[in-house]
Amino acid sequence: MNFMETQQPQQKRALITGVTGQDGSYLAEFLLEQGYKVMGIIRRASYFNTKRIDHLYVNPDFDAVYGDMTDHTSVANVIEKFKPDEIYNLAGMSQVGVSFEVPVYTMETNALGPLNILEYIKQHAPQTKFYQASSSEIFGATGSQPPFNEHSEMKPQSPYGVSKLAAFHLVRNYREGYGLFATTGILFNHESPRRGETFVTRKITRGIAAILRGAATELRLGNIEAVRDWGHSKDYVKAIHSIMQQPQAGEYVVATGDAHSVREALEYCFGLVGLDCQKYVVIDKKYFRPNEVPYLEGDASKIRALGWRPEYDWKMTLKEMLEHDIKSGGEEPSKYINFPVTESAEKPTELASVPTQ
Ligand code: NAP
Ligand code: G4F
Repeated sequence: MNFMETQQPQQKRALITGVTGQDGSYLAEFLLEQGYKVMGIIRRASYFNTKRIDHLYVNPDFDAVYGDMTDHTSVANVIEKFKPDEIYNLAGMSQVGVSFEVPVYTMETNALGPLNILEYIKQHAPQTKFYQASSSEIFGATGSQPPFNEHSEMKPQSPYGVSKLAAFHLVRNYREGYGLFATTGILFNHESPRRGETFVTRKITRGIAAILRGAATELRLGNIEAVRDWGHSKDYVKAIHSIMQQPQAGEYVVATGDAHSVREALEYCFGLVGLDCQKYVVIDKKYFRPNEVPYLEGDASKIRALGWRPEYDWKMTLKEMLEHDIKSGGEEPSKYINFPVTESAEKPTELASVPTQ
């Protein structure tokens, strides 16, 4: 924490947990552009896990220190020393499928982690604003009719969803019980070229890039009938910041309101490079989950009323990711993506239907 001496009067200070992740890295960039001092918490790994934020270290307003959401003292120490005006809690065990295999760790990181920050704020820094990264997974297999909003029924289907719903209620409790500015964004799926490589959109775009350069012959996936409301992380971090600047803390759905199946995403992406997904996609039971959330579509009317609008739609997002992954493999995207999907030389055919669980 060597930049504290250079702080300008009135300069806001933001602490981001999960700064090495997709959203953390874009949020850090956005807050630095807004003139903030930004401190990130990174966790120790046996490999370099800072590739999404390495470019930020040249900025004297950015720094990061080690900590872990399961080591509460480490997080409290950072808050005590840095004294943030705003804490963005983005750290999370974010893979829904993996949460079935590490349920206790998921609860410790995603529910007890934010609880400990809230307790610290309550006892030592009640003026500090707190943002919690919640998820559309809290709706789960809800009985409410889509699109889902802040008042829809919540019936999570995974340890991940349960952990995020526990945190959602804890944030509400601390807001209502202790008057803290503790606020929650209920974000639907959002992607980008920085998306983790095991999430389905990134698996698709990386898989296609590998097929194009001859490094793979197939793409193995699970339930391609699932429907998601995909936005872009760059748009969503702006929503996160806006939620934090409201006069009152609360709960806000962030979504595009446009939902599509994994099958449609596949057909669009393969179509972009003139390939027939039917020839490459293999349905593998290994990627099915014990419980699935079949349909997620959000109603973001509340945050739209505050002026937020997404700039990307699902096709723009997927195309940007595909171009990025082709380029990362050392190839020129325009060599492959040279026509709109509807003019594809090899028109995609329908994939065989997949058994539901
Ligand atoms: P991500 O790319 O997986 O990033 C998660 C971040 O949390 C990474 O920096 C990760 O560190 C860190 N982390 C994980 N466990 C930790 C621990 N025990 N202690 C400290 N840090 C830890 O996820 P994202 O897409 O940016 O999402 C950000 C947050 O929003 C997550 O909480 C996620 O659950 C939630 N969310 C995401 C979406 C979405 O569609 N992207 C939608 C709704 C909610 P490493 O880099 O070392 O792994
Ligand atoms: O890309 P996914 O793994 O994202 P999922 O489960 O919707 O969760 C993401 O969005 C949540 C917000 O709704 C976040 F809270 C969470 O942190 C994460 O960012 O899977 C999307 C869909 C699922 O229905 C899954 O079963 O794609 C299906 N799918 C089919 N084949 C697959 C695969 N998912 C993955 N990861 N890998 C597959 O091979």
